[in-house]
Amino acid sequence: MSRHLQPLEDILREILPELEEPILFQNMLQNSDDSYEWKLLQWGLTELVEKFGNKKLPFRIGNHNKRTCVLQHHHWCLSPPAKPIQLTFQEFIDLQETKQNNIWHYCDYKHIKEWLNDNTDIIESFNWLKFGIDKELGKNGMHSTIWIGGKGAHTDCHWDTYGYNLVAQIHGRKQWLLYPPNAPLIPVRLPYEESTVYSRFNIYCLSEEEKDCLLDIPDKPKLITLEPGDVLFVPNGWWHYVESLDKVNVSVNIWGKLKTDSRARVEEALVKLIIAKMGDYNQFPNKLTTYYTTEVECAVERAQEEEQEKQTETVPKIPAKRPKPKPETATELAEEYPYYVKLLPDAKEHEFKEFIEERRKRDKEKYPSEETSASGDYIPNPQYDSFFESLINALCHPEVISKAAKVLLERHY
Ligand SMILES: O=C(O)CCC(=O)C(=O)O
Repeated sequence: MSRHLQPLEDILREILPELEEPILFQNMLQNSDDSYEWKLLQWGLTELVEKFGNKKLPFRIGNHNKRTCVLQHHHWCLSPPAKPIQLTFQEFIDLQETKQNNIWHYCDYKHIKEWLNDNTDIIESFNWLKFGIDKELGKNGMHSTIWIGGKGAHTDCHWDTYGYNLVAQIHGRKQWLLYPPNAPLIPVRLPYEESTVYSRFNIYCLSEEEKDCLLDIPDKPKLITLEPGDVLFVPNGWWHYVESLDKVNVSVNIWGKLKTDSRARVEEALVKLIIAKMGDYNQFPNKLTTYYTTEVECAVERAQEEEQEKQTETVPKIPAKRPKPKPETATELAEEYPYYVKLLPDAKEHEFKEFIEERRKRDKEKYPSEETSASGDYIPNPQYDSFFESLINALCHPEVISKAAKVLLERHY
């Protein structure tokens, strides 16, 4: 028996949706004999290869030490670098071993339900119940997403509009850079990805201007390297940039539900309507305006219904004697369960500067053909987007959209 008392499922169910800062869970998935509780964590590469079998998965590819012409996620107008290739897990591993490999591969953000729904071994190899995730969502991996990447594979800086996030590192190490909500990282909705607000900064490969801007941001970032068995909790709205440090990297995550999700759904539907109707992006094949306005209308109705349900919930005449859950804050949780819960300290200045310098180096290792541009910056910097894209980004700015959703939801006319 472990001498350490784990935070109870019930406590985490109540507290995680309320926490406003990230925390790291350690030792939560280890048994008292140090073995892992999840099969997914027990498996080595050979077993993972066997479990994934012949299933081909799409991997995005990109170059190491190279600032891509546009942000990685800007893929609808990009040719080779962003076009995914189909690989089995074994083929992916083999590619990581090849000597001339200056390319990273990333099979990212894959819903298990969509890509591995017949793979019972993987689905049943983990669950999120001890983190207080609802049984229906967390009893196995069905409602999780999986991320498989090689060294240098990365996810550009962004925040997620729904839920709170629990991420478990399974194989290899990943570095996370986190900034609190409202840090001035310049939110953009182009390129468009449902539920993702990207930052203008290309952290993988920073330009000199971006480096200077980042160093001027008053908010202190958090910088953490996740190791297998670690579980990171990311509250809603926190910016994150994530990069794989090792040759083979696997992680899984789940988004826990929040009361604010129904409002976020209205906001997301509004963004989609604006981008689909103003732009001409082939992501939105449906040309009917009503198709997108109906989505907004349904989201508004659902949010209003949920709001009404909350208000008509029967309030017990005699207030329940249930004591407030203890602990209530991240600090209290970490103090009460120090073996399992760690607060993330702000990144030390020298650590952060080193992190930035590493990413500046990539920008310097440029290709001759990229060295000139009208701006004097050899990168076709997304800051020089067309006025039209700036206009869409302005209209879809989270503060503008939040105000529009509020007005719609309160509709007094
Ligand atoms: O692991 C990654 O590359 C990104 C993960 C992420 O963005 C998320 O879990 O929200």
